[in-house]
Amino acid sequence: MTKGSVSRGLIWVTAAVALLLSACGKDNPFLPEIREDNQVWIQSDGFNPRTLTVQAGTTVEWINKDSEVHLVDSGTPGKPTLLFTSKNIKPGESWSYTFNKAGTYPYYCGIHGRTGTIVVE
Ligand SMILES: [Cu+2]
Repeated sequence: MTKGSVSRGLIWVTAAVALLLSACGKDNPFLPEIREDNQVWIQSDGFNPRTLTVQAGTTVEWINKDSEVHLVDSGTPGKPTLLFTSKNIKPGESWSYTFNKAGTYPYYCGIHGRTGTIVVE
């Protein structure tokens, strides 16, 4: 093996490693996005997860991953508690609420009636 072919080989290895590293990056569109611990994703089949447990003082973020507008209203369909209401969360938008007191907080989408629960420990 000549000196030239060794350095050419090194260039290829370096390029391959750089490509692999960039493919592992956060902006890689081929990697599935991972839901964070304090997030609820609003999906076409409802709230994901349906029940989320957090520590007191946590800000929960609802992210609309669906193609329709949704709401996050405290209480249950027909029995709102009026503790919080999100107003319209459009596709791609998010809304947050901070839970400071321990308890079980049911909520629902005022448009579609789908339900979820936040358990605060
Ligand atoms: Cu909805």
